[in-house]
Amino acid sequence: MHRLRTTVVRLRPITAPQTAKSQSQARLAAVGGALRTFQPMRSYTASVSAEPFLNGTSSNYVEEMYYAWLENPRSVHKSWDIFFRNANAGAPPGAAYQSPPPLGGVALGLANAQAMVGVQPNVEKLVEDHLAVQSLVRAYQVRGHHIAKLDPLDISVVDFDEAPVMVGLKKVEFYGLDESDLDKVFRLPTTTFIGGSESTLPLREIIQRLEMAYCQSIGVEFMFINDLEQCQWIRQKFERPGIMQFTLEEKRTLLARMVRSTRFEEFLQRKWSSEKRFGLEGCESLIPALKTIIDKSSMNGVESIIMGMPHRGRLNVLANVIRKELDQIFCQFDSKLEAADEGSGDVKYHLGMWHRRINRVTDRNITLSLMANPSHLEAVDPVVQGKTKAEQFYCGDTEGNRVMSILLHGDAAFAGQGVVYETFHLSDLPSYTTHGTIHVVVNNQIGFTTDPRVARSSSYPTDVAKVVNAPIFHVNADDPEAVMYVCNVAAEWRATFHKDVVVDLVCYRRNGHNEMDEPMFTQPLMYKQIKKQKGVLQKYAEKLIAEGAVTRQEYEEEIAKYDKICEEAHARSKDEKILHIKHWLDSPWPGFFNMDGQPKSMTCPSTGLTEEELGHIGHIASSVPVEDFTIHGGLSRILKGRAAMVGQRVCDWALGEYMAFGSLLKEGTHIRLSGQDVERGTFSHRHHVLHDQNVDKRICIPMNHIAPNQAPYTVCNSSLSEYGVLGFELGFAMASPNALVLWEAQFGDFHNTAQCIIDQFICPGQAKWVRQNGIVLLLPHGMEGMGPEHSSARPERFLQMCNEDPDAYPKFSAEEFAVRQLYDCNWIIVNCSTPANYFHVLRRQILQPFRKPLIVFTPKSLLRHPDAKSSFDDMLLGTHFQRLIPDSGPVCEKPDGVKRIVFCTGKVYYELTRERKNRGMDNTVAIARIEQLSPFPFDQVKVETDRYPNADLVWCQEEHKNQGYYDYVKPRLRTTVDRTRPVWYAGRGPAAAPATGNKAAHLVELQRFLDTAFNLDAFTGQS
Ligand SMILES: Cc1ncc(C[n+]2csc(CCOP(=O)(O)OP(=O)(O)O)c2C)c(N)n1
Ligand SMILES: [Mg+2]
Repeated sequence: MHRLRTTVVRLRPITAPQTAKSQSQARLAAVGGALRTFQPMRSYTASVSAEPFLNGTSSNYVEEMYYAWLENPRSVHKSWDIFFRNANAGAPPGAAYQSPPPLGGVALGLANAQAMVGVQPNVEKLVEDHLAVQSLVRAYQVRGHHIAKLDPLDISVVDFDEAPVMVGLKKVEFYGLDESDLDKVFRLPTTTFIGGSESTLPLREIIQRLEMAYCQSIGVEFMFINDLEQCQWIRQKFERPGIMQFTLEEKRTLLARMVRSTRFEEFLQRKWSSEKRFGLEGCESLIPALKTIIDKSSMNGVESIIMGMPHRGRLNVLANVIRKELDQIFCQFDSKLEAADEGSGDVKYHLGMWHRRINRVTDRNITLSLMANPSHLEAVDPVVQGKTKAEQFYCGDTEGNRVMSILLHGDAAFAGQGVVYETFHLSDLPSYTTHGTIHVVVNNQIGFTTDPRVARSSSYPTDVAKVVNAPIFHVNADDPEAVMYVCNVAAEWRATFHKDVVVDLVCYRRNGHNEMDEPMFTQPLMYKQIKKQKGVLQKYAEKLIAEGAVTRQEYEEEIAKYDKICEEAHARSKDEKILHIKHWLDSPWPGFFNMDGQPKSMTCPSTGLTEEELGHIGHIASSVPVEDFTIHGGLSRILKGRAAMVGQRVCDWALGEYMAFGSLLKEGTHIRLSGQDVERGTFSHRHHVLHDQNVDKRICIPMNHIAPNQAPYTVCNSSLSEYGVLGFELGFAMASPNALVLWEAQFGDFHNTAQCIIDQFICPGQAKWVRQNGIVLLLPHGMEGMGPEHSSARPERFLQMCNEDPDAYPKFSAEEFAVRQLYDCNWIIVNCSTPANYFHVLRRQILQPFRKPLIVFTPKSLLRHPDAKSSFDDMLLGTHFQRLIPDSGPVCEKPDGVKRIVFCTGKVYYELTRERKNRGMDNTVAIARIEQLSPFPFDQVKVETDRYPNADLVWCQEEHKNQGYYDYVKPRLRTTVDRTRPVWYAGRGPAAAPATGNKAAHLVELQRFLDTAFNLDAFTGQS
């Protein structure tokens, strides 16, 4: 009621025609996005809220009428015209309304005119009827998709029974209308475009047009979007009469694409009937769908598209969308061909691809890449996004106008996999957005053998997209023209709003999950229906032939032409002698390797810096390089502390990292550090982003003030996701070898929610897809009495997945030993005990001539440990990363007198040295730190074991015995000494949890294993 009063009270007392223009501008602005606002120029003298027909629910309608009247008094019914004129003239309550003269004209019969006009009480009915029509329009917009003909099988797996949709000619009573109203003319609200150029339509026509817009082969879900402009945009695209019309040329192209898509699968089926290929049969319109999106996006200026997709139809997409040579695809079916490349390779329906070509429709260059992916459904989603972001970043495409991503999904996986949600949540974050992704769901209404009703709780598999207000276009995949239409709209949406959008291709799966599977075991009725189903190509061809768009002969020629192409490629594929996985690269790095794809050298220069460079970066790290910027007092103290360290030529952990980052940036390497709270650092040690204490959101990143021509530094706090964000950073790192991309876990313990990215991409990526990647994982690790979930980054798991043979001493020359080991390994694992070594390993990651993932177990308490500091001397030119740090204390003087060498890694070193000192054993026990665990520094360990011939060998770790490094290190130590000496263990006993939750127990355990480590008789008598 309040709103109505306000509306009416604010009606302006001026004559309509004079103000129509200005009002219509105001109205357009309102429709254009902002809130609808009324600007009262003068209030009514008379209260019109007392009008009998005005009530709360009619306020919308009155507004509509009022605006329309202001624009054009003739556009509203005469009764409204008189009412508004009288109201404007200040008529008292109840007097503004006057019974209007009957309407003339041919369009309306007398009966109708009377029905609309009537006497005063009928005006109330008139308002209500108009409101009813508005509700009806809205019902179609909100829920028309429930009754759209989306399912080609018509078995309707989406169950809306509990909420029937009240629309249609027969249900007007629900809105207080009756059959006699069907031929009455109603003014259309501004929230619909079904009228085209008409502003009024008979109800019957309104319903028919809404049925056409919302209840045919396309179901549009968009009314949850809380942006008026976006909703209006979508309404226009689907409601305007005559929108779904295609030229002859477009129809013929569509048919040709359907021919390719269909005949490709048929060809594979004929030639390799017993091979799994996860064919597209039942969703052949996926191919024209993707091609339409690509054509339209290319037209809108996109030059590069990065795609991720699961198994279903992948070979077809490679052949007919990416345009991989058919013979190369066909040879993948020949199991006898040997692979030419190193690595174990992957099955054919996982391989990636990169291809630049001219888009025939737009005549513009376009690069398409399909990312290689594992079986793990949806895991590739964030990786695609990261790679897309990187490509946008490197070409300065800040709005995503040139580079974009397309993600394909299966219905079951899209609904079921949590990483989909994590990826959606990256879509609008400043450092992660790719400015809109087009999602295409192959919704065959089944996941392997499982029906949707037991596979998801949401009505549609696409509901997850609603979290980011992405519009969802459901479409019957057996209607190729409707598919093409929604794909065009999806591409336009992305180009207009730079936001995600979903195309849900409702289809079926003609065969079992793969070609070998029997679907009748589990879905007998569905498959009976499927067997009756005519193929979509046949249906579409018949439609076009009937329309006269093509002749049967032309259609058959098109088929024969493509079959011939396949046959010829098949013949060529038989000449192939060898398989080249490298021809299936999704992310080539031009210029990084030599012509044979090998590193340009096999050496790594010194990773040290000059004294001046260290001093300069140290200065930046301890200052605020912008004017009038007030930092927090506590931070000032931290920066002063840094300045003092620089004065003393020493670094702590944070400063060591600063030196590495700052120098690489200066040398032109882009650095991106991402993860939860990385800007400050979980342990409040880093402070790479300074916040002005007086100006909201004003920040300063000193790392971007190192040198005038430096590369940019990106440091970004991420969403609270590991799977999604690590996948994203991995994708970012794929785009270029000339960037240091780091992901930091809040605590290393949490990395396991991203296990799939580690297990399926980072660890075996190069072996499967001949693709190197230099991503760095920073995993805070260490037993500090913080309980079972804040202690362990699970080093045992990373170490277990190293490809090195523990029982074979590598046969490399001394000079090449380190680099060859690095080149052969699948990833590098380090646990640095000094800031200088951390500094070197980060720089080596870029200065070495190839790329390997680097896993760094990083410290917590060592960040502030007074002994865990490094001198500038250890970081000067000529210095290197130390794979092993030998004992440089008193033991060196009389190595023969040393009774024990304790090998260890990481923080426990400081506990060991303290204990040794306390026990006065500096001459008898040597402590060696293995800083690079993998590849294992066999050569340097051998130097140590040879140096102390009378010492027994102990591996000491703070982790539990079944965890940490023991199982990994022990066989390697034994191999190093040729099994001549046993390797003893000092550490915590085996346990199920990584750490105790009890601080006192933690300390007792610590003391117990330190006792063992320094008890020279601890292992006497054992074998
Ligand atoms: C993360 C993950 N879990 C389970 C599987 C095993 N699997 C392979 S395909 C499939 C069904 C997928 O259904 P859907 O996403 O609808 O795709 P469709 O095969 O129907 O195209 C399952 C469960 C997998 N590949 N990945
Ligand atoms: Mg499915």
